[in-house]
Amino acid sequence: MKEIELKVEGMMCGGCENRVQTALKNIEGVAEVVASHQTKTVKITANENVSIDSLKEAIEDIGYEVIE
Ligand SMILES: [Cu+2]
Repeated sequence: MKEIELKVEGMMCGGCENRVQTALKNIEGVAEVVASHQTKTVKITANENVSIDSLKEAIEDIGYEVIE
């Protein structure tokens, strides 16, 4: 397992956090996701074989921007 923290722009409320969390949890190998609109961060715990690109893509697909 590895932990990844992404900076995400565009989350405005708890509903946004839930959307991001749900989208990421749908990815195979993702174990845990904690999104915060206040700190604009998304913390992901995932298997080694989950690529950061696939996480970024899932976030951007639902309309949020990954900064780093
Ligand atoms: Cu929102």
